[in-house]
Amino acid sequence: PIDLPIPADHKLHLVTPPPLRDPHPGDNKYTRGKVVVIGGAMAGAAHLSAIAAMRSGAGYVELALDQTETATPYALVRRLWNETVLADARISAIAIGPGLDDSAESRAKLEAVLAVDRPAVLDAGALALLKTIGLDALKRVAAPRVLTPHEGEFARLFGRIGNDRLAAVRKAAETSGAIVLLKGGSTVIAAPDGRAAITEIAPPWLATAGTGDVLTGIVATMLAQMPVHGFDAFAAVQAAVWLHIRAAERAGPVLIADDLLFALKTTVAKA
Ligand code: NPW
Ligand code: AMP
Ligand code: MG
Repeated sequence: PIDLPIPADHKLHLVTPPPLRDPHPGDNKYTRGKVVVIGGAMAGAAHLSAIAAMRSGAGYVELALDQTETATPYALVRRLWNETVLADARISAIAIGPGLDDSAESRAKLEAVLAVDRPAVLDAGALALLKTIGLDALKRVAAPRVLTPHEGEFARLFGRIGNDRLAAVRKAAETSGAIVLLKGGSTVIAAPDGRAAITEIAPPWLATAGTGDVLTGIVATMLAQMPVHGFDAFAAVQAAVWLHIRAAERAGPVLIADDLLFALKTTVAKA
């Protein structure tokens, strides 16, 4: 377990090593979770999320983009975005936001995701669009929604953070009905039911472009695998944060986001 001083006035569930079940002989790629990552203008960001989802152990990852790419012999399934991407009943979780701009097309993608009763993680561009659509849209279906803002994205969506980071995130989770993961050197996760976790052990060399996009992919896979590991969405998000931090430690200093993708390979297996 990660050993952290717990503020006396807060009851916190710490971010602990996740109880991940190894694949067993009865598994197939769908029982290990199908993740759909929906990208947009900046395809690189969604690509990072999608590979991170694969490296976190998802059985099947589909990346829906605006343009078809030259086919490469790679496990990642790339498709041209259209709403039928979301029609597959085998989808276990959806990630949207990394690389998404604020165009009408992007908004339509997010609206389509918010109508699907499957766990979803919203990051980056999806958080900006959510401000326009309204937080109530997170409650359209019963499946859990996870928001992963950095401080700038959080402030725009929920207002100033203030001195009490934990209280701000708890309030945001309660208001939105979503699990909120506020990123940064002090990472706080809060669920609408009041549960919260905090960790301050993330290596600062995570502060580099693209690492947030990787986290989004890991969160998507942990959400997709909730039935596999027998945990709920709050535990899934903690598991993702733990894997992200451990991968960063394994990747070592002066890491770039791509290094996390490789480090995940051993991190997930040894979790
Ligand atoms: P300011 O300067 O405070 O007014 P980002 P990004 C603020 C994708 N990526 N605390 C800051 O505003 C992402 O997925 C693509 C407080 C900033 O200008 C996104 O879709 C990659 N404020 C898109 O690019 C790899 C903070 O927020 C504004 C803050 C934009 O991402 C890289 C916008 O936010 C990248 O992930 C903080 N900690 N951080 C690719 N390979 O294609 C930022 N702000 O997050 O700065 O904009 O990183 O360019
Ligand atoms: P993003 O802002 O979306 O690019 O995501 C950045 C990632 O790096 C998140 O996972 C943050 O929690 C992490 N991060 C940013 N700054 C720090 C820091 N000073 N120490 C540890 N982790 C950080
Ligand atoms: Mg980001």
